[in-house]
Amino acid sequence: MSSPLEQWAEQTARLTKPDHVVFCDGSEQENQRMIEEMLRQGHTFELNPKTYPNCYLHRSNPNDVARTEQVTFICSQKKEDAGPTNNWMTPKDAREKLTPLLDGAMRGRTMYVVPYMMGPVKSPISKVGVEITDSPYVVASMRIMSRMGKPAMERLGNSAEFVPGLHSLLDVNPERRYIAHFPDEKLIWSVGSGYGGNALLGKKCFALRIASMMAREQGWMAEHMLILGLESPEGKVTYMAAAFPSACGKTNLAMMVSALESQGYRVWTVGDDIAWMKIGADGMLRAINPEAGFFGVAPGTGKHTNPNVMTALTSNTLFTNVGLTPNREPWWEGMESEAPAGMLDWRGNPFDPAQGPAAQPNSRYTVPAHQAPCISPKWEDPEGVPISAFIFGGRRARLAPLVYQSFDWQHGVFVGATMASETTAAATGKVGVTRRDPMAMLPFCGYNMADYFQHWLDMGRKTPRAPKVFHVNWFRRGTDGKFLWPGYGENVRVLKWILDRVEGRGEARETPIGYVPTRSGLTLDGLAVTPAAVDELLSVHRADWEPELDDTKQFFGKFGDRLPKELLEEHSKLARRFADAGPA
Ligand code: OXD
Ligand code: MN
Repeated sequence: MSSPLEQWAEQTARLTKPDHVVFCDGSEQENQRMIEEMLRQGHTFELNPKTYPNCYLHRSNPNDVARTEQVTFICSQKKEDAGPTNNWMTPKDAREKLTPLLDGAMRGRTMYVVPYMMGPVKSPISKVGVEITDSPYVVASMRIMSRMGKPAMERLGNSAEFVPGLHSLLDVNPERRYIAHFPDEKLIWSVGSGYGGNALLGKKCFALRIASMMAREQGWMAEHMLILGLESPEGKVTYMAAAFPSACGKTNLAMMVSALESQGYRVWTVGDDIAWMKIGADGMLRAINPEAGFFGVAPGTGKHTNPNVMTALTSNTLFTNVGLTPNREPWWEGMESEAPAGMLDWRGNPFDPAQGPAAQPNSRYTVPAHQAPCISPKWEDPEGVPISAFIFGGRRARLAPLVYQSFDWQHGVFVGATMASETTAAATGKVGVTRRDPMAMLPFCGYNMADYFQHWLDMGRKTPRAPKVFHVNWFRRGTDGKFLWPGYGENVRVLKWILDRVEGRGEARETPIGYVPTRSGLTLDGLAVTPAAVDELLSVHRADWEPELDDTKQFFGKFGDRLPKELLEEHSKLARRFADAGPA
């Protein structure tokens, strides 16, 4: 009798008709074969073995450089179960559309069967997935991003407890690109793209969309959150998980070099993108990072913005769509070195700044997490780390103060549900277009977001020692349009206030939106920010919040009757607190 995995692999091979089938074990020898195949295919190049040992540059099809939300589907039986924020197809329609595309799709290719584990090997929170793919780049990337091969097979045995994900590049044609998630079967089908978020199925597809469905059914949480530990001068580490929409510096925050290191405050990285959390025996939410690597955006990453990752990615790293120097080293904008003469851009053409950047703006590095000097000694703790604070954030030019704390859990859920970021218009100093992105899960929640909000409310009730909830905004601008806060390593000052609040200290004043630090509540010594700028960073203007109240009301309206009444209640309470506070 063959195992459920073998049966699924056989059935998939009958459909996709590969020339060869390889069951991957995750070994070094196998990885070398994968790299040889990538080099042979001609889109992957070895980097300088002296300065970047075991590093490679992969160039993707220029039509395939980012996640494609418009062709990402939740295939539930009923449209209402996918909700107003997801694209929807019936499972039957999805199968009818994708089966003919997959029929014979792997002819002339090798079908790789990739068992992988999301989460530390011995953790009860971890789960097994199996990805079938025809891309050796995907196999090599999955080996960095997950615990691939042997540990997964040992956990799986002959059981059917794995999330299957079928991936084929097809002909990398945007017209035939679909990322489909089947909630009933906890199954993923992804075709037509080799890009990380679409093709490394353990990440966004499983660890967020499918896992969010499982988490709701089983009473835990799968969130788009970094996890960090803040060490205090006494050596105690307090763990925090934070959700930010894309392009808000999540990886940099997770890996920050603390500006208060001389005072004994240090940041340890547990994860930079995803948190799976279960209620522990101690009544706290215990979080694991389901991933084993960082899949970070290269441009803007440099010695000042993220020195830890810069140290990590000089070996065993797979770069995608960055520039290539004549010395065969990777290069991107924001690396804080001069663009060397004679460079090739991400497409492999001689670099000409007039034709665009050297590195594609969404170019990436894929690096093993353990290579980061800041990796937490607890990052693979099977129990997970206990989370004391949730931090939500967005890019707001005016509205949100540097940091505030919600009044309680329910208010915290409202703060997360109304999270938003302004589009790049904000970069010009104007208030940009606001995109609502609740809990930074808008593209990743695998079911109706109204039910997701309800799940959050329920988790707060069920968790005896639920995290305190905060909101931060590193991106507030002064009347001159310039950023008021220096960000990066200085953000530790905000984390320190959060830690103080968690421990029942931390000076704050009560405002209509929550508790905001007083100027003296923040540790600002040695920081070149004027008292007036700090006051502006900590101010709450009613005139800014009135349109925000209208906008959030409108956003909530999308969910109709399914929206938990608690969120409308919080909305009215916020409006009432502003009214009671009088003109400001
Ligand atoms: C990511 C994303 O790549 O959120 O992590 O888009
Ligand atoms: Mn992400």
